[in-house]
Amino acid sequence: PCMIPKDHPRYESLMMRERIVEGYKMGITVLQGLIAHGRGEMFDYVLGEKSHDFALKAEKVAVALMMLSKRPVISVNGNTAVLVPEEISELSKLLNAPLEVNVFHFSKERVDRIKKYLERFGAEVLANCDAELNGLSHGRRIVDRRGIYVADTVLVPLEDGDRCEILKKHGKKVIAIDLNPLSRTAMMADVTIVDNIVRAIPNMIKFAKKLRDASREELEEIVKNYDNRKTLRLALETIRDNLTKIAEEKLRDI
Ligand code: PTJ
Repeated sequence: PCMIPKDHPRYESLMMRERIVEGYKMGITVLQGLIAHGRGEMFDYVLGEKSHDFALKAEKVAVALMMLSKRPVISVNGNTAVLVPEEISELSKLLNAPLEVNVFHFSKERVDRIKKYLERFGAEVLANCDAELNGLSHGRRIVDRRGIYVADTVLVPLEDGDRCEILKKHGKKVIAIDLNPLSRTAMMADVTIVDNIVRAIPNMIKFAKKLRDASREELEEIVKNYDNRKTLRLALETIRDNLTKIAEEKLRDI
């Protein structure tokens, strides 16, 4: 139903909006997800809408960490489900990490809708809602006994803040995908991928394929000495430098 011409200079970005809007009509994304997407768009814009070296590095470390983990799980919310359903299912299979539907705005009906939607792409999707994480009062406390509840590493795209802290308190390693390097989640995660999820997941698929036959030692070497604070600093410096460049160069030409 979307009438965006392919040659539109903002085609990719507008198509993402369409997906989120369609997701809302299907009862998968929530209205708040539209607002969250807008914030993400803004950070992507000032980052130059590309996967920078600091993001690629974090993506590689994230994949190695998932491969080293005993029970890795990929958490999926409404926005993630409509933006990258196929890709996240492929990554799930490559990493042997089940998907688990875990949403901030909880209803059992919505969780089941997201599960059904994702299952069309062939991954294992946990959504039993039969366990609770202590310390959280909102919907995200409700988890699956076989998934996040017992996971040692959780990949949490487009996170909302305090859950990261609780997951860490429960002794889990947290990998976040968040375009906002200033968010609480970004600051608190063990590995923060400051990249758009539509680029991050395909990049992670590539790394997962490359590292498929890597030894434990090789994987440990990738994870060792990773410094998340450095990633966040580079992301902020990249935004600063981009804005300086735009102020100096682009404005001269208009
Ligand atoms: O589906 P639910 O019920 O779990 O609700 C999902 C939302 C996204 C509404 C909920 O998790 C939420 O309120 O999130 P926040 O606090 O708005 O945080 C979302 C973060 O994701 C923000 O920091 C955005 O910058 C970032 N973000 C948005 N779109 C993208 C993104 N990061 C990467 N890629 C994106 N496409």
